[in-house]
Amino acid sequence: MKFIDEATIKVYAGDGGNGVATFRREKYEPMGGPNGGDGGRGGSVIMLADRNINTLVDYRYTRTFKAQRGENGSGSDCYGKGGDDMVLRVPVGTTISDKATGQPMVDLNTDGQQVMIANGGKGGLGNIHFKTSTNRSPRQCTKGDPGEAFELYLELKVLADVGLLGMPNAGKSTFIRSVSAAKPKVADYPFTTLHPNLGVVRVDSNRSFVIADVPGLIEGAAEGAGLGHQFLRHLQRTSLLLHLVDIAPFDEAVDPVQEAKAIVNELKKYDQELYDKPRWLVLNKIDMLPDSAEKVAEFVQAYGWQGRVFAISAISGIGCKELTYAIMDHIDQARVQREADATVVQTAAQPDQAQPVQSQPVIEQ
Ligand SMILES: Nc1nc2c(ncn2[C@@H]2O[C@H](COP(=O)(O)OP(=O)(O)OP(=O)(O)O)[C@@H](O)[C@H]2O)c(=O)[nH]1
Ligand SMILES: [Mg+2]
Repeated sequence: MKFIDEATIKVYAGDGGNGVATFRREKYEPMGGPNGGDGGRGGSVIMLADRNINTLVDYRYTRTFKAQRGENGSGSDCYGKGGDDMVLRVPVGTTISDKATGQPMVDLNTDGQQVMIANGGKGGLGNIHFKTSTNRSPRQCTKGDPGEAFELYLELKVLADVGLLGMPNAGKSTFIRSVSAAKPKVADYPFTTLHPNLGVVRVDSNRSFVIADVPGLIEGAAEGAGLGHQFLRHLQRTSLLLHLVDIAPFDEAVDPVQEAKAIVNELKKYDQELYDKPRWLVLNKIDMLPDSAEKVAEFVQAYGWQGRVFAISAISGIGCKELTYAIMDHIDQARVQREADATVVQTAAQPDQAQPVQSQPVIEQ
């Protein structure tokens, strides 16, 4: 199935049904009072995150969604039936924003999470509501309110703990195949991977993380070279980036240091926040180098890299286990940190219930 990660759709909630003005007319009661019922409520549009859906492809072709209108009221005090809600299922990880203002509306990041995005209009009032002591036969009734309508921008950002960044052919898909059960296509030509693939890496029975393999990035991606850089959105939710570099390029004219720098530059152009995320250098294909330790040291020196560095062979598995354990530790720490941050936010939001100073969590900057 085609992988689509953005779509623009129009949603219309149903209008409320109209109230009516009718009067009771029966055999011995020719002048009965008002009995016009209210209109029914219009159906609303609801967005629901469903883990069985992986792409926004359904919203590429059908772009307009209308919930049902409420029925009009009728005589004999009959209220109109409410319109059915329309439920739109989207993949978990979809963010929704108002296309007109660019304002984010909701981030559906858990399975089963749902939100009413456009509210159905209220039904109009029938003439029974307008009866007073001085006006016993009101002819007023009101129309139903219009339902809300929005043009929405849907963007899918996959949920993963770790993202892979690198040139085409760096070995990203080979790595994810070697450490997880995911089996993305691997081939010796660039841009084999055209859309993100997720793999679950299980380091022991109850510790695991999700890794995202994305297409290769090349210099000039911001200007549209290669597959462009829009797919980098799938790295935005991760807490760690692995920058995979082919340290033994087939073509001798290729300088891996220059290429690595170019990619990081593209990352920065796409999103400063992504650039600031923790990033580790992973030098791949060391099986091709008899003097790999030396080459790795040379690379790190020439690149001027200060952070963590790993040397692996994705194809033979050398160094992969150590790398996955290090990632797991990092992710565990990141989770603890997130929980601590959440506690601080909560404490700050409730100044009246401030905790004694010594029991507040310590946050490292
Ligand atoms: N010798 C060797 N070859 C590798 C290694 N890892 C990947 N390769 C080869 O490199 C080529 C590209 O691998 P992929 O995993 O498809 O690379 P990719 O980064 O996913 O590439 P794109 O999807 O095009 O961005 C394939 O021919 C792999 O067999 C490795 O550790 N050693
Ligand atoms: Mg690939």
